[in-house]
This record gives sequence, C-alpha cells and structure tokens, in this order.
Amino acid sequence: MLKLYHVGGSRSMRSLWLLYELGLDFELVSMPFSLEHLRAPEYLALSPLGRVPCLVDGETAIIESGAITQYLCETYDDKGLGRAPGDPERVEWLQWLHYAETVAVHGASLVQQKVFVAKEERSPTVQKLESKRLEKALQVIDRRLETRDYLLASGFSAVDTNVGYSIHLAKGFIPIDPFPRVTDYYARLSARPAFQKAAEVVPLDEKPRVKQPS
Ligand SMILES: N[C@@H](CCC(=O)N[C@@H](CS)C(=O)NCC(=O)O)C(=O)O
Repeated sequence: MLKLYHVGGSRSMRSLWLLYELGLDFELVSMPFSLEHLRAPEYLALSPLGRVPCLVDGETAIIESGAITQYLCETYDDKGLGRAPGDPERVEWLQWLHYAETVAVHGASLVQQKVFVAKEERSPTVQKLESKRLEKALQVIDRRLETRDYLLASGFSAVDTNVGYSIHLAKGFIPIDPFPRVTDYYARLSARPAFQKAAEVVPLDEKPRVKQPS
C-alpha cells in the first residue's frame, strides 16, 4: 500500500490532496514539524534531507512533491488528472507543475524569516524582497486565469493541487485579494472536499517545537 509521510500545512499537503482527489488507498504518517521525526535515521533512509513529502510505494521511496504528483498520475490516475507525453496539454501541465515550486520557495523563505529565525536575526529587506517576488509570481497566475478557471483550459488537473498549495502557503504571508482571479481560483480549490480533507490536519500557525532546521 502507498504510504505518505506528511507534516500538516507543509508541501506534503499537495501529495495528500492529490491522493484524496485520486481516491487511492494509502497509509498516512502524519508527523509534527520536529527534528526528532524529520531527522530520525529511519526517516533519513527514505528522505535523505529529512523533508516532506515522502511517498513510499513498495520498495520505492519518492521525494519532491512535483515528482510525487507526476508519479501518482502516471501510475495510478484513473481520474484524468495527469497529462501523458503526447497530450496537447502535456507541456503546460509540466510547466505549471514546476512553477508551483517557483511560487513556494518565496513562501518557504518567509516561513524561515517569520517563524524559524530568531526575531533579532530577521531581515526586513529579505522579507520585503521575498514578499514582492511572491506577489510577482502570483501575478503570473492571475494573468493565466484571465481566460480559464484552472491552470489548464480543459479544467481541474493535478497541477492545480501543486500550485493551489503554493497559494495556500502564500496567503499566510501576503494578501491575495489584489489578485482577483487568484482569489476566485483559491476559493474554487479550497471548496473541494479533497482540499479540505488534506488541509484539516494543518494548523499552519501551529508553533513548531523545533529549533531552526539545518
Ligand atoms: N522541493 C521540495 C521541498 C520539500 C521541503 O522543503 N519540505 C519542507 C516542508 S514544506 C520540509 O520538509 N522542511 C523540513 C526541514 O527543512 O527540515 C518538495 O516540493 O517536496
């Protein structure tokens, strides 16, 4: 059976959301954001940087939420959420799958700045820069949504789970209402039962009980 290692509110929410969308059976290993769990030797044997998500399928352990999305779609998708090579939307599907991380790295940097780094070491310059870059990244999504409800013209697909999570993360740090299409898109995504189930373990605002990860 598939097994997902997950920390509420983290990028593993993408994989959890997709597993629910696909209606697959899986075991969920929900961990606190704690070095005790993430750097445990047994976990490092699966996920060498000690990060989430990590999906285990039999003998295979897969890290990187984008790769997990692609793997799940290529291996278990009977809901039409992937786009195989040769599909007219394949290139767009791949592009948005990876764009999700372009957005998320700014969110992750703001998590570092506003949560993990000690107050006296936080940098207003870095925070301003990362917030601006996050806004620019959302602007691109907003423009994309001028002519469609989801990232692909054909409708909801797995890439919306990856990018949707990035917006979920961004929302914790910058207002998204300057981007009306992103706001409506997020409302559509967060109304999905699979999103809600994946988000419910969350507390994004749960104070991590860890020192700064290294
Ligand atoms: N590019 C990776 C990023 C994975 C990642 O950095 N995950 C964070 C949570 S959002 C993590 O596990 N952090 C724990 C740590 O840095 O120790 C992906 O998309 O899976």
